[in-house]
Amino acid sequence: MVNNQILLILPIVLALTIPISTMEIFAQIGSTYGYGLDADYGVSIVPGASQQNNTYHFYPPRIAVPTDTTVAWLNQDVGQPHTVTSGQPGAADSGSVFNSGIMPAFPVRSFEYTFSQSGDYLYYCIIHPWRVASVSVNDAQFTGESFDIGLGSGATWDISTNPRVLLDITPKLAVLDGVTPISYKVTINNGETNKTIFSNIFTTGGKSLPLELVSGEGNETRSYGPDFTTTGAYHVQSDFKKGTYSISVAVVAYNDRPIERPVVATFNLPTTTS
Ligand SMILES: [Cu+2]
Repeated sequence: MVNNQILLILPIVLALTIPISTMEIFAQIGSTYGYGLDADYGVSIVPGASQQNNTYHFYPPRIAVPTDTTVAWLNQDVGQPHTVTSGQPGAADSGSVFNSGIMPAFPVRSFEYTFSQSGDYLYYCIIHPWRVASVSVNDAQFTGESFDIGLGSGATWDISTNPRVLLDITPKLAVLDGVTPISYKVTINNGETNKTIFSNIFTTGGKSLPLELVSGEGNETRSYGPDFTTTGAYHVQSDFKKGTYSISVAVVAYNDRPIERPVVATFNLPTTTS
């Protein structure tokens, strides 16, 4: 009885969510489904993906992540089976890197893959092969005394090629046990004007902080996430431009106790538009 009600309600929730913006659906993967996944990043197989005229099959269609990122694809297209298959339709090596097989038509089935090798990975759905999506994997890293930061952007962020890039912020001085809450303060300054465009505190459950920079229209910088209720990437959307951004990170609380003198690491991320 309860299950039937959920199945009836889900399409209505999705239908109400779509017009707000695709971004909102993505941000609400967790809150809509209360779905706990142990991945770093969520890609949605969007409602309507089975239809050829749908703008997206996978959203976001192109991401750039550091090596060792685990991506989870969620089938949010209620009632439709899909696949997540590496390569291009018809290519001989199609499916040789990863292949989910048929993801059943029930709401929210997921497939995960960890990208341990740098490179550009195309993928598609065998059932609906008209939208090829991609994951760019980069092994560039900022290495400091207190933090290692994986740069999905590479050393320079080309905003035109990759409008969204994932950073993975790993503290060296805190124990990552997968449980104990760690709060990170992230501040982004525009290197040209020296103005702070963003400052916020993000908390993970004993994990590094996957934080995606999203180049978007509009003057207001905003953040959203995480992708899976309590785990997964957070996102910062801003009108990022060609120049340099200075990014400062610090662990400001551990196990919900504030750290008195947090160690701050700062690095520059140059940006370009091709
Ligand atoms: Cu499909």
